[in-house]
Amino acid sequence: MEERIKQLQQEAISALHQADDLIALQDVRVKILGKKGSLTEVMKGMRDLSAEERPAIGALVNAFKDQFESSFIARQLELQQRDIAAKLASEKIDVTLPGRKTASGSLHPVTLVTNEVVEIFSRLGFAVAEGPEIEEDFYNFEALNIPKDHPARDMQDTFYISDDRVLRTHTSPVQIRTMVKHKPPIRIIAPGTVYRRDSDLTHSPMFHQVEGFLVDKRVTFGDLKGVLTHFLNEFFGKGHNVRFRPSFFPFTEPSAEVDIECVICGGKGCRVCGKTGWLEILGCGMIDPEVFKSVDYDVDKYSGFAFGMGLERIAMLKYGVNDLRLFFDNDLRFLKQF
Ligand code: 2NL
Repeated sequence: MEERIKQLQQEAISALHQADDLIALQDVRVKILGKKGSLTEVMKGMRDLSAEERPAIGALVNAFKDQFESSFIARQLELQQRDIAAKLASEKIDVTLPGRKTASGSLHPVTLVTNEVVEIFSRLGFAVAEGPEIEEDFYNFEALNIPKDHPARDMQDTFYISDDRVLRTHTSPVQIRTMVKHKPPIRIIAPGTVYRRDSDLTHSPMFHQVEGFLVDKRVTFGDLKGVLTHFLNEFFGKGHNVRFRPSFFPFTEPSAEVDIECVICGGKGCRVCGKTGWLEILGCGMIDPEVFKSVDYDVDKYSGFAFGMGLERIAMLKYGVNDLRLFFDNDLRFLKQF
């Protein structure tokens, strides 16, 4: 009996050490101390012992039980700590590793010049206005003193949606809408997408324009010259001569075209300025009284000036881009440079 207990004890302790996870360890406990466990069997067998044998064997069994319990708890702790250590190691984050960079895009050159034009005029007190790209005949043509038989209305220039709806050919209708809604004084800048039936090396059917206008009492051509000269100095940098040439638009009288001394060659003459030394930048003029009449403004009380320019054109001059189509190809090798 004594031998058998000692052997069981050795087997039980070594089984505890061999158990490699908490479930296996629990199994060992059941095999030893469970209802049909080996130690339970031994204790049942003690009934058959004589009174002399019982105390010695009883002490042996108790010692077995005590050792098993404390060995069990020790092994359980060991396995638990091993599991926690493994979990900590696998979830470790190295906070000193460099982060992953997010790829960031850049703004389109036409957006960049639009923003810059808007900023320059904002500093002069102009507010930004926007309007629909599908426009009514009245706002796009009629109110701007462009009568039904005017060449600018020709099917070759305008995309018609229906008899009296067009894709706007300029952003002037935004300004007409503003005048219909608000009384002077008004200072507005209207950037936006416009459409014309024109497509070749230097024309795109969809392009961008910014127009501006100012209406108040006693506005003069001198105000127009001052504001536009200031704008050109801000946009292209100071030191380029500016000139105003007489011109014609149906919606302004008098009208002018504004040239700046070539920003590429400084006026000597090059391919960009066609050897003239001058670049045509914008059109402008004093708002025609006919336009004021169509928005119910008192022509004896108010006067104003207006101007318009192509944004692709000034982007080409500012960034030295020699082909209009680059703006619409969406080639990342081009766009990444801005
Ligand atoms: C150009 C010339 C111009 C205007 C636009 C305008 C608008 C109203 C009344 C009168 Cl509501 N005029 N706009 C005036 C003169 C010239 O644009 O070369 N654009 C690209």
